[in-house]
Amino acid sequence: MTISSDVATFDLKQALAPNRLQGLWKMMTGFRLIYVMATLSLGIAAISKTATYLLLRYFIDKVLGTNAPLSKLILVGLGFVGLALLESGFTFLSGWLAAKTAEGTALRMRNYLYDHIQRLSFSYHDKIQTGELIQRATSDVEAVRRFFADQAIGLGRIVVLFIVNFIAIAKLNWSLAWRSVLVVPVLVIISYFFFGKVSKRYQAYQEQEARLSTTLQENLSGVRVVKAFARQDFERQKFEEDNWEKFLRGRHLLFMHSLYWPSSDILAGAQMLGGFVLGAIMAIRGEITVGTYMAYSGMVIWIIWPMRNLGRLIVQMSTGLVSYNRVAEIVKEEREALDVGDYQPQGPYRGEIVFDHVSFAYEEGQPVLDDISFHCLPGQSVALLGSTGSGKTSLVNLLPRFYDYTAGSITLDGVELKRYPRQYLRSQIGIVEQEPFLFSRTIRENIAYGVGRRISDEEVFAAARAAAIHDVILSFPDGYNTLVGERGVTLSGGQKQRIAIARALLRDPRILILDDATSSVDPETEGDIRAALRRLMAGRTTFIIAHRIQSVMNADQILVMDKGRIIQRGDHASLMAEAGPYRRIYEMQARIEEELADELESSVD
Ligand code: TTP
Ligand code: MG
Repeated sequence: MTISSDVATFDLKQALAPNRLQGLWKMMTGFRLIYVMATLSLGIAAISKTATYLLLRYFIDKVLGTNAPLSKLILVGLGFVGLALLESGFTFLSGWLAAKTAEGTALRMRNYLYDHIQRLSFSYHDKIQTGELIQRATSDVEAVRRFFADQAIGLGRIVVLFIVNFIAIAKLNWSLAWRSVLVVPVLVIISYFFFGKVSKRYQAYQEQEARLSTTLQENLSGVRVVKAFARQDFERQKFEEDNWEKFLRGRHLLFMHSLYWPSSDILAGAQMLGGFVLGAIMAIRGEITVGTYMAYSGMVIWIIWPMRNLGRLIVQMSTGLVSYNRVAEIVKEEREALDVGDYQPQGPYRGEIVFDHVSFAYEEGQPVLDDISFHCLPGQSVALLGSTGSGKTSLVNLLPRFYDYTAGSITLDGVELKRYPRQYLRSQIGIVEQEPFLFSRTIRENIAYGVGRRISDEEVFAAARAAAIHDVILSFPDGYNTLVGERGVTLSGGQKQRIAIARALLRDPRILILDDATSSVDPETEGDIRAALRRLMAGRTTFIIAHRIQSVMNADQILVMDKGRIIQRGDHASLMAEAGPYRRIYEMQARIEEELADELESSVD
């Protein structure tokens, strides 16, 4: 298809405009010609219809009742057939072209949004709700699609029909013509009035729908918690309240619609009736011919009757415009620049990292990291130990530039981190997140995720072995092709963590970050992983976050953190040599283990 190439290149940002109609017009880039052709087809169809009535007039006045030869009758008959074909053909064409525009634009929009949303910053995703994003990428795009497919073209149809038929009637009889459209300004004013009202209501409706899908989405992701805390009733009630609110808003919207319908119908009906009567009187008085009257009564319908739809269309178009705004709000958000940086590194980095008086806050005024300084040589391992909430995850999140530090400086190989393109940094950092996420794909795909080149089975196996998960995977019925998640196996927390470790190792990163990566793994397996890692990580910089002393004691450098600060540093031996938090933690953990061992022994006796 021709569309796909535009999809890749068209930047929706170009379609941002303060005026929504203008924005929608820009959004049609690449389809405008088609859309203009759709409008032209519409015009041709309308002219054919009007011509049919004029032919009817000719037939009644000039053919009927005269001794016209058969050939003339046939000719007129053919004329009717030809005009009907022309009209239906071009009506079809205009619908088809409009649909092509609408589908193409919507396809492009959805693709763009999906891509765009993934490129927004971490802080944006922290703020925005998933349901809201889903709503905008689906329901709002759909509203814009309908705008192009039905509404804009529908409005065009009304206007074209009006112009063509009005001109035709005016040519026949001017005084009849202007009396036939007296009601039109009133209809337009009423429609415009409703347009304003409904636009707001629709916005409110869409917002509520987004709230509802957020509620639904959260409940589904958190269904275990809901069940565990037996909160079904509470959650159901919350959903029902949101749903009820949506119902109310939807009802209000419909109420506005239903107010409009009868008033526009009565106006349009009265206008047509008046026209029929007036025309009939004129025909009886002989001011117009019977043929003219017949043609008129056909054409006046096509001026007035479609006008009833004007209000509905304007109302629906307003929904398209509101949705355009909602989509534009996302498009406006700045993307996280991935490949921008004024430093263009050559080849892989060595991995020397220096933190110099670094401070960081997710939100202004609430510092999470405070005056952090340390120096990590290439290939060294740094362990972070500290109470929960002390800022360990936040510290390592600065390295791939998930967030940018607010004060101080971090350098990698002597160059300020902010000068590196994010893409480059991330391509060489392997990170095992505190709560690893696996996709609903096969285990192999999960491990090979994001490597960016073809991976041999051997490489996948080696990574899995190092993460002490290879044998477990082989024990699954489909081995590495086992699906993870809803349609496949449910993995334990420790298994998930080990697959995430394999995934990070396979990237062959210069810097490896293990954020509590073995918290759900039993000590024995953890020992295996540690041993494998020590072999693999030789010459690479490693950050290890853990709560168990055994996990951190072999690190070259141990940083003990509390409330966003480093309160103690050194290696295991030096930290044990001084009285301080580290030794306290060590002794506490040793005591707990002793007590456990004692209890085990006594229970065996
Ligand atoms: P973390 O850096 O997540 O603390 P931690 O990793 O040391 O804790 P744990 O051992 O439990 O994993 O959080 C430090 C503070 O930053 C905490 O008050 C929560 C806050 N925070 C945010 O506001 N946004 C975030 O995205 C994260 C990760 C933390
Ligand atoms: Mg953490």
